Parts: sequence; structure tokens; C-alpha cells
Amino acid sequence: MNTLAQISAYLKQNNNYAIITHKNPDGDCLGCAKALCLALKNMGKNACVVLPNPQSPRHEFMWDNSLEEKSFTPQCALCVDVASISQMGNSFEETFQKLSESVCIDHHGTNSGFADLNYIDSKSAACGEIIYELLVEMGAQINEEIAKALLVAIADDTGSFQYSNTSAKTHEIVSQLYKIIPNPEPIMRALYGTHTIGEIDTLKEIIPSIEYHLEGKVCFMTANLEAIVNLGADPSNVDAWLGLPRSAVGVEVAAVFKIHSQNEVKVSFRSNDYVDVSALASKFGGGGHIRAAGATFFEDVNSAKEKILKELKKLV
Ligand SMILES: [Mn+2]
Repeated sequence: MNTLAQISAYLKQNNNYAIITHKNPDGDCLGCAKALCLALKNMGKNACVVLPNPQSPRHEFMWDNSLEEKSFTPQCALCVDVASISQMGNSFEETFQKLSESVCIDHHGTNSGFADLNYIDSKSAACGEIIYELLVEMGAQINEEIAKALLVAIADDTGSFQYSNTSAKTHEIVSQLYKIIPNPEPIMRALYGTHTIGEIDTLKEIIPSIEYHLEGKVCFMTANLEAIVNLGADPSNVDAWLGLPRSAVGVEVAAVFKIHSQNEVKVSFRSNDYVDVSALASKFGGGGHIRAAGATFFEDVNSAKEKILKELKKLV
């Protein structure tokens, strides 16, 4: 692994960056990509963001499509918040593989360090914390727009500073950002105090699927994405409710099953106090963090549930 100083030196010495986020980009990777792209441009570098697929409506408020405009030939793939090559989706073949150099900046403990230069700090609650430290290391000016992007990144990955990953460092960084952002409240409201009509409709659809197992220590919620599309809602709306089954009193592990097709189910795991869902997810080829992880099952939802419950019996 490299040091932040080495990454900083590399970024300052080189030019022409394609910043890559993970699939289904969330606030953390979008905020990191935006902050880094703007900071590099302000330093006179060429930089653009490559999204494997568009951001969800939830993050539209903070995105600017001009960040994706590419008027130069990229030389280096700069991955932010990307835990593995498979997380890049199409961007792997279309961008990462084609470029001669690569850098990875991430906070997923499961990251193997797939780039030429890697900085991975699993103690950081959000990749946005690392990008903040990197920009400070680079001597880059953190203006209001960059500070807002970093606030989105950190607020999103910490569940508005509620998750267990939130640390003193998280608050120290955010306190610096608050000095630059005159009015952060609309950002926090956009992230955590607002639901689209599609999200509310989605909630109506998925609430009846809630089921409890293992003496109420496990809560499952199932979302049939086709049914949600038929409602006229965006299937990514389900993600707004991932915390709901975990919030039930007595629940240690929650899992949300997103049925993509009869033989493809994406499962998001959340835990409260003691179960390492990253380890659980990795048993099924997935990964993530101790309290939030995911895996994809290429089988029927009921058999996926059975397999997970068998593992959970040993854990809760
Ligand atoms: Mn992240």
C-alpha cells in the first residue's frame, strides 16, 4: 500500500485523469469524484468523472453532468470508493483497462489493492474523509463547492453521522467543512429529510414483505423490482429503506432482497451490534463493511433466504 503523500505527489506530477466510481453510485463515491475532479481542474489538470451508470434521483441535487465531459485523452484511472474490479461494472472494460496507469483511493477493508497505486484506509467512515485528507496533503484549495461534495460523501456513508463508523475524525473533518459551507442544512435535508414520491410508493409496495426470523433477531424485507417498475417508480428507490428492517427493536441483522429476475437476487445486509455482515456477505461472494454489506445470489429468492438463515443461525 502507498502513503497519502505518494498519491498526492503522483497526482501533482501527472495529468489527464478519468475518475471512476463504483456501480450504482452513492453519495460517497459521487461526492469524492466531484470533489477530486473540481480540485484537480482548479490545479490546472484535466479530469473527468466516469459513472458506470447514472446516479440515482436521490443524488441529482448534488450532481453536475459537466463533470462527465471529456475533452482530453485520459492517462490515469483514478478509482474512488471502488472496492474491487467487479464494482466498476462496464467502466472496467471501457475505461480502467484501457488506461496505462491507475490509482485507487478507498475505505473498504475488503479492497485487495487492484491499482498501481493504492491508498486504502478502512478506518475512514467514508472515502470522502480520505479525499479531504488528500486534498489537504496536496495543498488544494477546498472551496464551497468541493466542501459540499465532501459533506455529501461523509454524511451519506455515515447515515447522517449515526452509523458506528462515525468517529472523532469524521466530526473533525466535517467541522472544517462547516467553516466553508455557510448553510449546510439543505444538504442534510436533501440526503436524510426528503423522500421522493417514488420512494414513498416503493415503501407501500415493500412493507407487506417484512418477515422476522430467529426469534425476531433477523428481519427480512423483499422487493420485487419488476413490481416497483410497474408502479412507475425507480427500482433504486428501495435503497432508501434499507435501514427500516434494522430499526425494529430486537433485530440484530436485517437483509433486503432485491429481486432483479427469477434467478438474480441482490441482498443488502445491515447489522446493529455484533454480527459482522461483511464476513457473512463474503461467504456468498459479496463484501462490504462490518455493519453494511451485500452479495448477489444467482438463484431463486427463497433458496437465497434459506442459505442466509442457515448461516445466521450460527451468528445471532
Ligand atoms: Mn463509501
